[in-house]
Amino acid sequence: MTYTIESAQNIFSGTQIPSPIPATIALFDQLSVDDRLAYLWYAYTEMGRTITPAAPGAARLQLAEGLLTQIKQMSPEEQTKVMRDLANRIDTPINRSYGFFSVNTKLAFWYELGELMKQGIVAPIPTGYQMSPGVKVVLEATQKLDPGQQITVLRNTVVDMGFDTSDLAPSSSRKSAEPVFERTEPITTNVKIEGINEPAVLQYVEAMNADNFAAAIALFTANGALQPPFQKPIVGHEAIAKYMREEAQGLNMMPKQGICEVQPDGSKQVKVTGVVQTPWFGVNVGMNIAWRFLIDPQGKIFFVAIDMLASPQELLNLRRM
Ligand code: 45D
Repeated sequence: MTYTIESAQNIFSGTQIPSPIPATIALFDQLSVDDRLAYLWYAYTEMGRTITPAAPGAARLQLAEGLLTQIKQMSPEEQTKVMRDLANRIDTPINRSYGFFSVNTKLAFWYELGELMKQGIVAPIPTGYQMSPGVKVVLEATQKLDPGQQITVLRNTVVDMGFDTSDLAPSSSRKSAEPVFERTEPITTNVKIEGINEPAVLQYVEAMNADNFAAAIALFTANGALQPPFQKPIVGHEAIAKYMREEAQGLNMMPKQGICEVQPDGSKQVKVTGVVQTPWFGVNVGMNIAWRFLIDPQGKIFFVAIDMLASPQELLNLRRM
């Protein structure tokens, strides 16, 4: 075999032009705690006017119910402290519980807190809070992003809150299954991608659009890897399946075009660009992305990276380097 995960990460290296998403998050990370919470409030409510996320559904909220009930019973001062602690990422019991939530449960938790803040049940942004120049800078940077990039910034800042539990043994209460997102759009079968007829790629998209993760996983080699945007590769069937159940449900993938290059060893490098919709925002927000596949000589997926595109023009960038 002439390729490794490291070498596969660098195929179509021209795709990896600097994204404004990490740059915006780096600005956010420099803010004080209260500024972070205020930024999220303004960014979220501002966006809510044009693009409203779908309510998370009872099954998902149930996973966060313990924490939400606890918070509802607190005094406004205590509630503010909980939110500051979450933004500060310190080690507290609540931050640990939050840290064990899946990405979508974290989003649902904050969605509900946002609703409770609007209803006056949970403390709003402290009265007398003055927006600092730093918050204005990050808000302006956010406004320049396209909607798909804006919701990615929101998502990633929310996911990073609480205590980082990645080095801790999973808590026993974590066993609960990940609730499903119900699909509102009919599933597109018979996927067509201009320039691509590689079966593994077409079948991958069909399987993912049907939430048929078993079928998607079966397309990978045993040591195959999937690299989500801004993350390290996830290696092996079991790890990829867990990731997909937690984070890839209900996605609507609409690949448009691609190129496929056969290598001397019979492997293929495939780059596809297109749009993905998340069940949180449905058809209202499209994310421009690229998939970079390395298909082994037997037609199995050895590696796929998913990249957020820096700009819509990158949809047409199918050059090699
Ligand atoms: O702090 O092929 C308040 C993979 C103020 C799989 C708030 C994929 C205080 C393989 C407003 C209350 C998954 C990798 C906070 C493809 C405060 C594959 C609340 C890609 C925090 C294609 C804030 C999938 C709230 C992709 C409620 C690219 C914020 C999926 C809510 C991308 C934010 C999905 C939400 C994205 C953001 C979803 C709901 C970016 C959702 C974003």
